[in-house]
Amino acid sequence: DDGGRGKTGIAVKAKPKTKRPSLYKVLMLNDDYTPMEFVVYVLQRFFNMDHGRAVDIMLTVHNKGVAVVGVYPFEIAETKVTQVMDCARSNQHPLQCTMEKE
Ligand code: TYC
Repeated sequence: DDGGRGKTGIAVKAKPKTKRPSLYKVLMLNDDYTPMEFVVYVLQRFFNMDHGRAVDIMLTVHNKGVAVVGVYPFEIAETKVTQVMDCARSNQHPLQCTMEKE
């Protein structure tokens, strides 16, 4: 071991490579059956949106078919998707929520 001096004999500090965690987009998908008010409720409850923003995003999904509702590290994104899917299922709505790497 050369103690970080390499071939030159000059001391250099080792630079530990740190990786930022990858971020994941959480997407909400449109369907023909889930009531608008339910989607607004879900966006407020799980994505901490105020009512106005939740209505806005819900309408974007309704009109465009899909929208990003949040961006999180993997585990948090996964938890959000599970929470939304469990809540939709409990209420017998076909609402779909997925995630993809940013
Ligand atoms: N398209 C639904 C309706 O007309 C409303 C809706 C909006 C459903 C957003 C899902 O992610 C969604 N009742």
